[in-house]
Amino acid sequence: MPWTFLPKRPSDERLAETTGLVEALGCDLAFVRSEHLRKPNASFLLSGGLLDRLAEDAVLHDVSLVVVDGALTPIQQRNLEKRLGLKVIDRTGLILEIFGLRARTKEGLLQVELARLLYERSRLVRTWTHLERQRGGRGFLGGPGETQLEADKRMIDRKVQRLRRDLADVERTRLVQRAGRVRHEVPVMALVGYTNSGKSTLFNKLSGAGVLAKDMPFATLDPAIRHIQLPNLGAAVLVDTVGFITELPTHLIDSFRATLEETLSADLLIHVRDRASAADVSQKQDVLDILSQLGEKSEHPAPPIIEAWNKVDLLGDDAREDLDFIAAAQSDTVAVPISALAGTGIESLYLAIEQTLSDKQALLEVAMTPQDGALRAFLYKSFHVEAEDYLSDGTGRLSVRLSARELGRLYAHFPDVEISDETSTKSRSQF
Ligand SMILES: Nc1nc2c(ncn2[C@@H]2O[C@H](COP(=O)(O)OP(=O)(O)OP(=O)(O)O)[C@@H](O)[C@H]2O)c(=O)[nH]1
Ligand SMILES: [Mg+2]
Repeated sequence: MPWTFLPKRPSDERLAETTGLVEALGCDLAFVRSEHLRKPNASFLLSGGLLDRLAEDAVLHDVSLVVVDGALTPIQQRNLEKRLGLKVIDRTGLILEIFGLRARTKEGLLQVELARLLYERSRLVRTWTHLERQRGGRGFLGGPGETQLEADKRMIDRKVQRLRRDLADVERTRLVQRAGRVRHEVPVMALVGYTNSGKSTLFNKLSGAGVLAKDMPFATLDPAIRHIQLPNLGAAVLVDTVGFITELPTHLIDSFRATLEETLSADLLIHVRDRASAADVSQKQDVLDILSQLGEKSEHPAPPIIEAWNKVDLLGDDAREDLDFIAAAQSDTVAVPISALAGTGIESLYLAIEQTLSDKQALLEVAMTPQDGALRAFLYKSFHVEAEDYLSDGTGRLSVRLSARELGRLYAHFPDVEISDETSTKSRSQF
């Protein structure tokens, strides 16, 4: 039965999203309220009348949990809990809690546990003298009877170390499995997008699988993988992934990095967007931001992205026509309007997928000088190098098979690279 605070004046979408998050916890929502704070109180966040009113309303509505849809300092959280006599959590705590409820696989459970420990550790630092309650079990919502434990940083660190080790073990197995797929040279496609955009619905549509698709944030936590058949290219692998959200806690990104980065090693990303949502454009930006945040530390060059503009069945005829028109006119990104639910646009989506995947490769020669060690390493790591020849002065050529898309990737990393094929020197603009 939460009450909600937002840092800025919230949009209806944000309020609806927060309501959804709270309901995803299995709580009944007593009331949602946005308060305008001219100056957040350092000890309580709220002060004076606002705090009194919250305390009164909490009693009136028989509230047992207060959710602040923003960030609370550990001190604010503790003081609010004392003043209200209630459990108080902030947005990060809420999302961590939902992840905790959703995790099913061993890896998922370990990742959530790690995220929670990192979160608690970050809060311990600032409240060194006022150690927070140690929260036991899987949930944050232990209730008033939870044990008061003397938790210290070192203990958390030890746990974190152990979790990271366990996680590394699980990840090794997964990487071995992935290597198996790569050896078979089956293209891998991953569905990415904002939470609730329809990734799992599309996953089921394309693969005939029956994974959980529900009107609820973070319905999917552990990635699902299926073999599918593309109409012309044949076998491929499709991966369903955890959804993204505004202000996704950094500890979660850290903990889920291995899973998320594996997504980035796909041959193609299908970015599923809920085009019927008024928040679609900002959601798209959130997704791209998180992807680029992950990409910075990833060793894989970023895969190409196509966009599936989902839920067009919810739009009126005019809006749908407009979307079709805009999608067709897009030059930078391939976009296909679809309804994963009704199954419309799926053929066009297959077409776009196959076109992007089947960019033909050409045998190209890359000029090398003795200073080009990084370039050479990149080429060997990322592509198929067929031959390497050097002259006595240390200059030479590497023969490598590249599609136009891969060439673009190469130029993105090494803008000054010199490339030629047998007949002509290709410049970047030809692609
Ligand atoms: N009207 C309509 N609803 C859709 C469509 N695609 C998905 N939905 C609904 O949107 C809700 C979320 O769908 P999911 O497939 O679970 O979304 P998701 O992106 O996997 O969400 P998370 O796993 O929670 O991140 C469900 O209620 C779906 O039925 C569509 O094309 N049209
Ligand atoms: Mg899902």
